[in-house]
Amino acid sequence: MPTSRFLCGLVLIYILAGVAVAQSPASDEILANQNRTPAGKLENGVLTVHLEIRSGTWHAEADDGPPLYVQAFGEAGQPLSIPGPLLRVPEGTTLKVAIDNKYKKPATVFGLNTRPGDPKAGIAIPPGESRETTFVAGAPGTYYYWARTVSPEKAGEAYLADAQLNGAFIVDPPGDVPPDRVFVLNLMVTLADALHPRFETATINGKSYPHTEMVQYTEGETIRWRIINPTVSEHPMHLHGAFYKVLSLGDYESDTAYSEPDRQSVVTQNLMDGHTMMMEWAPGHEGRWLFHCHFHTHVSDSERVPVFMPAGKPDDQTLPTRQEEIAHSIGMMTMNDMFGLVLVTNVLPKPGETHAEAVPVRKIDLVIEPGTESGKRPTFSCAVREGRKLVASQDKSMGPPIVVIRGQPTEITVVNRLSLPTTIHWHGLELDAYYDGVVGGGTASRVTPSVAPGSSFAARFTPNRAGTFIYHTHAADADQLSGGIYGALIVLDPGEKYDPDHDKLLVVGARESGFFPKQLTLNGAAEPEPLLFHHGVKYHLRLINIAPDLAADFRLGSKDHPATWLALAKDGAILPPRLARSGEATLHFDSGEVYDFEFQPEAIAEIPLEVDNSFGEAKIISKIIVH
Ligand SMILES: [Cu+2]
Repeated sequence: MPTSRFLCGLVLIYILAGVAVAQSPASDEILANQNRTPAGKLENGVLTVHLEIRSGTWHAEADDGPPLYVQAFGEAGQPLSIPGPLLRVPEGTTLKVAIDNKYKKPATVFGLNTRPGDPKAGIAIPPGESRETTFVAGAPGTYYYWARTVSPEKAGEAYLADAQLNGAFIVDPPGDVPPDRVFVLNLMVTLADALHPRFETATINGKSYPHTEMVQYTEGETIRWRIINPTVSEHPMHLHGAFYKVLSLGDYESDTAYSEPDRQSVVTQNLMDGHTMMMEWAPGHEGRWLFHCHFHTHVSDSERVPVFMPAGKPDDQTLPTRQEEIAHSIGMMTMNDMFGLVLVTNVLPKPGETHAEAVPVRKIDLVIEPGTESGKRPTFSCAVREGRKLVASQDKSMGPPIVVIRGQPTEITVVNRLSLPTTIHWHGLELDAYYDGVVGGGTASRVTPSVAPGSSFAARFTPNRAGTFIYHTHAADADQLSGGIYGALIVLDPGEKYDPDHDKLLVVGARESGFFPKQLTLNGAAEPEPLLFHHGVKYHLRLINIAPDLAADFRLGSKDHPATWLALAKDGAILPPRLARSGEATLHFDSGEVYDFEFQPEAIAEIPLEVDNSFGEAKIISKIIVH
């Protein structure tokens, strides 16, 4: 989601982006930088680096794919790279950095300074000139440096041809450092045309999925990633199939590392624009797992037709013509027809370890049908069927909650009664890759198919933690998400009862994709009914944001007098003590995020409930009537 200042500049961006992209082609090829090798020469506690700013030709997709003409950093005499050269030093190192501006316009370089510290005081370098700076690295952490030539100079405001003019700056603590990888996100506004079908080019370490690096690990291995977001937008970064611990959170100025009891476990961390994080996870299941931005617009291309992957082993598959065409045009097969901010981890099985699949003791059907609502956009109806019991969406464009029990092997059969293929992702569950709902994902021997029209797919899992999760379509087609193919997946502890009178779902959706939706929904309704609560009674609120592209501001109470609630969990994981506290009932949360709160209204009142998108473009106003 771009920040509000982005909106004002949007029209201008289209004009400028056209100019930026159509600049005279430079012969310099810009390479994608996997951030594996630090730049410069480290000797006697001093790192000497000589950087250059030039313009060049960048292939964010295939190496022979559509070119973009942008500015980038490189080491003097070396090829340019996106992101720029990795600066990585142990704490206490002095950095001696020379920068030549070989671009035709003035450049201002930021972030080459001691941390913590204010890197907003930039170094201005006229075209054709050089500057040198010497500083001590400072506190360990994940930082970055950047430069501006055409975008506004404020941090986090680059979206033109200088948006990739940045590089990671890592300060390691003394002693042995566990291995990690550094991933820099980039986002630039491009003019959608025949060559560049999207209006944004979103990359990880200089490549857009499916051309991002496929990283490989083994089941159970500890994985540490540093994620750097110098882009104009926040990105809710979602990991499939496992929780990750947030070891540190920071920005260009400072970094905060959390000790073990303070570390939060999430499946989606909303990485705000300009921010960085270090995450750690250990894959529990073999297969191909996604780590991606949960904004639909940053991982999809609406121009392209959803991939239809028939069931069967990869080598028996006959692909429909359109998919062959897409696969050919992008040079390889994408999982789930995704693009942009997607990283795939291929997890190899641990040698000698086999997982027996538990026999399900509970069988549930999730039946998906066309909706009854007539409007510009399609709506869908979901029904949950177990034995003779059937609960349907009714007039809501949201599925009913599916309630399952921790430790109980469960099978949910997705029955597709649409004329389109679909697929369901069990967001937050630690399950086998084959059942994760990512078409073309799964394992080497079992590739996840899409659920073809008129067919079904049985997903099996044994939930291993109680909490609030989501089931939602993972089809590339955003209409399925805006049309209501989603619902809450509630995992109870054995013996716990689901009591809808005191257990309240607040699921935020939007009737369209894109960052400027006209219509938000709450629990599938554009005009939600007030909620009825009793004073002095404790309620469990389960908040889910599953709109395709929504940075939401949620509030209970008025702006001046927000209500108070107690934070319980995030993404289904219990909060560390530093976060499990009571506070103002306001929350900024993005697509793919889930929160649990306890709320006890003390007196008879009408409490406003408001959800805003950050642009003030769309809003939901409802209330809780306390009696
Ligand atoms: Cu994003």
